[in-house]
Amino acid sequence: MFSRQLARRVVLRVPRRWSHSPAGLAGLNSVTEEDLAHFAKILPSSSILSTLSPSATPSSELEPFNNDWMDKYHGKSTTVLKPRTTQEVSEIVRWCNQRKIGIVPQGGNTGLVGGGVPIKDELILSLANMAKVRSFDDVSGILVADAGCILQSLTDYLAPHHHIVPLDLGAKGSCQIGGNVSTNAGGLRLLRYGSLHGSVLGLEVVLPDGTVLDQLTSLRKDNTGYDLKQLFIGAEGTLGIVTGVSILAAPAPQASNNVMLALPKFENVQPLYKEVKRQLSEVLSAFEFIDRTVYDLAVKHGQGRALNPQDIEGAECFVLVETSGGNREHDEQKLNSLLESLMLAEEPLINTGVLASSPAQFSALWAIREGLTEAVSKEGKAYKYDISVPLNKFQEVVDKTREHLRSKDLLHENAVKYVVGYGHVGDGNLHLNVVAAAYTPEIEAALEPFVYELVASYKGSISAEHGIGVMKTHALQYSKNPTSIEWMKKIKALFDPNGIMNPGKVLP
Ligand code: FAD
Ligand code: 2HG
Ligand code: ZN
Repeated sequence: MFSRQLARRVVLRVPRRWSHSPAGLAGLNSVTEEDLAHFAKILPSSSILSTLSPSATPSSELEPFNNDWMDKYHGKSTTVLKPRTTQEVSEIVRWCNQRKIGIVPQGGNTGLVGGGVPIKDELILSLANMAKVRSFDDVSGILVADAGCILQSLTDYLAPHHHIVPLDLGAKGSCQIGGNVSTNAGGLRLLRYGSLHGSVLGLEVVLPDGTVLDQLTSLRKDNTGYDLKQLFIGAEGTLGIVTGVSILAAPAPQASNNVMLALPKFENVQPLYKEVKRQLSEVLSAFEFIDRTVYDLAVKHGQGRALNPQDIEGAECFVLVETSGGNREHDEQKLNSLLESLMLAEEPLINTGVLASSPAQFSALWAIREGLTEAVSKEGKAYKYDISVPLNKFQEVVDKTREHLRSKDLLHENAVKYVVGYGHVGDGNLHLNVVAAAYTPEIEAALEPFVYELVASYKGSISAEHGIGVMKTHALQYSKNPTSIEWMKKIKALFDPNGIMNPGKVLP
């Protein structure tokens, strides 16, 4: 049971206007055939996709660039450019700035807040053709790569050098390092390696006037005044286009193990986390939460290998624990004695635990966790709320949202099918997913601002790791005070006075 006195009521400042129409596109121009003729002087024809003459690319070829991963946000861009060098990016941006053409930088287009697709017909600048590793130093562990490198390909590149990227997420096969930096992606390794604000050492950025800002240092320490690169980490493409990234790779762990724990009730998650931290200490590398409903959806849609149904009967939720350490036997021993002590406790916090005993089992357990987003999207259209709230409120948020939808008569097969929660316990990050038959204004109106007000009542954040994009510009005030928003706007105006860089995103 949740203790009611902990659920403090906070008086909320009700936003004066609950508007969802994106600001920031006024005064911008559409791409014309004359612009295309200019781009053809910068780029080969293979780097230009445009429905305009003379390219006349079929619009179906632009669809993957105009529509987001969830099929929730739809742009109408006529033109996608795929430069191969920083110089080409710079020339395109300089032209767009003079002509006041809006630009949407696009990485792998796996973002979950609509930031990577146009709102109207802004030009899409895809980094897909900039995908080379520039250098790697296996002594310092510093990797310098083009922004368009796919995260998985960097992982593969580093493997023979016994290093890993300090970031991992379910979208690793498609997302790009430049997109990761621009969203300040969190993911599954944050508990161990911290945020990109710490591991990114330098960036190369094309500013909105076309200037190349070379901050691609490979230094661990550099206290020479303002750390400008930090501004672009998490800027979601609103301040410039990241073209190169210098990042501190981590030594590959000698041994990785994992265990899936089934819990009889959510209330056990917090004491379990304390106990796991106490026993595993330095080898603990992930502690991920999965509620029962979303676990069942993962099994239904074939993500990972299901646990034995008898073993997990009555389990209300699951936790995936990973260890990464320097000595396999030592780590296995720690995990085994953890499991033993949990199972033999007088009042056990868990029903059961499934310990991976082979690399294939290790991957199969992770596949359940990493496959949740896909399972949810196979089930229906997901409203995603990526929030930071105190750990002991995770379940309360899910339950209150479900009850709220029920009270609006929206909880049924033809409206909202499921309300589920999963996420990164160690980071206090819950992924509240409302799985609906379709995206409808009625469901959205029931969810917003309800969810944001709930988050604010816990003094949480409306975006823990996915960003603001176009989805939450109007809700920024729930997590940033007016002074902060004012200074964010001043910074935007300083870098991008014409407002061409990812217009309508992040700022209200
Ligand atoms: P895009 O989606 O293309 O773009 C995202 C934003 O960054 C946009 O605003 C875009 O304009 C901007 N951008 C992209 N590239 C550049 C650039 N080079 N310069 C300037 N701006 C740029 N996110 C997490 O944080 N943690 C997770 O665990 C996680 N798991 C996911 C699992 C799945 C299955 C999916 C589909 C998504 C997941 N995400 C997660 C969300 C998403 O993958 C991340 O936000 C990722 O970092 C986006 O990278 P991308 O290359 O796809 O960027
Ligand atoms: C994850 O942690 C991602 O799996 C995606 O951040 C979350 O699907 C989501 O809502
Ligand atoms: Zn996440």
